[in-house]
Amino acid sequence: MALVELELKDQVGILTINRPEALNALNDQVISELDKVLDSIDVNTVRCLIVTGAGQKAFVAGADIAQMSGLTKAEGEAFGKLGNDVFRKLETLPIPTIAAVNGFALGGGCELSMSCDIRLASETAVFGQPEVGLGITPGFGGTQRLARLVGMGKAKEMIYTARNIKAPEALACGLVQAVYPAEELMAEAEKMAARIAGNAPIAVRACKKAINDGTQVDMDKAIVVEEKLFGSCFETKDQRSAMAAFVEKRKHDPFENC
Ligand code: DAK
Repeated sequence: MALVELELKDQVGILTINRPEALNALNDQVISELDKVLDSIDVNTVRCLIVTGAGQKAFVAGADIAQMSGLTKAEGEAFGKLGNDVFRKLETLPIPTIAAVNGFALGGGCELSMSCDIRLASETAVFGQPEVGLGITPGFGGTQRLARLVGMGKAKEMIYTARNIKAPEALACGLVQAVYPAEELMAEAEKMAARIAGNAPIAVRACKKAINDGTQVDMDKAIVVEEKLFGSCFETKDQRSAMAAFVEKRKHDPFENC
């Protein structure tokens, strides 16, 4: 049985971390499979990816504590690099990604959700970075991504205290974009993914790149990043046909990704 599964529904991919007996905890096998599954995604046909966890209880309850407990310093660094490389691959995947957080998202699980573009949560979701209670720092980008998403004060409060927060607080601090009853979460995630998939794929991908790359540099450089990506859209058939449809006051044809 695969520990990471990928299902395709029309132009939407659904990636499931499938280790429910351990609340989908990330051991090295899960992380390696995640790496391979991400590599297997054809970003020219899949237009949006949903990431979720198997079972009713957890998105991902963190890195595998049993496996981590005996690591040496060198092994700890290697494990951190393995996770960081894969999470960065997810973060920079050219297509939009949505984390459908269906339960515990702790430690590496919270970090996995933060490597996605958008987070939707069930009412049962719980977020946190409990690492300092285990004698370690967050190791898969938590100190960096949480501060960028919720601000430095809130991130430091959560990380220093190791306090878990429930879905309403995650919504209030901007960690998640919406909260739904558990039984509605996947349908809502799929609805959002389908809506994204219906937009011009090259433009959507350019928006992701512009936001991700532009926010890493100062504003003078950032607007140049945007200008170049904006310009590149004018080489596409989708831009020409959508604008022609607007001018001719008719509905545009489905986008062709070219
Ligand atoms: N690792 C391994 N197994 C886990 C796990 C985890 N993170 N979380 C849960 N499990 C397993 C439990 O051991 C249990 O297994 P069995 O005893 O049935 O064999 C099963 O999942 C069900 O869990 P519980 O029986 O505990 O379920 P409860 O409903 O009672 O509690 C819980 C749910 C989520 C509150 C609890 O399981 C819990 O506190 N889990 C640990 C949460 C946690 O602390 N997560 C953060 C892990 S630390 C780094 C790289 C990475 C990281 C850091 C540094 N570098 C190399 C620098 C990342 C660190 C983390 O993610």
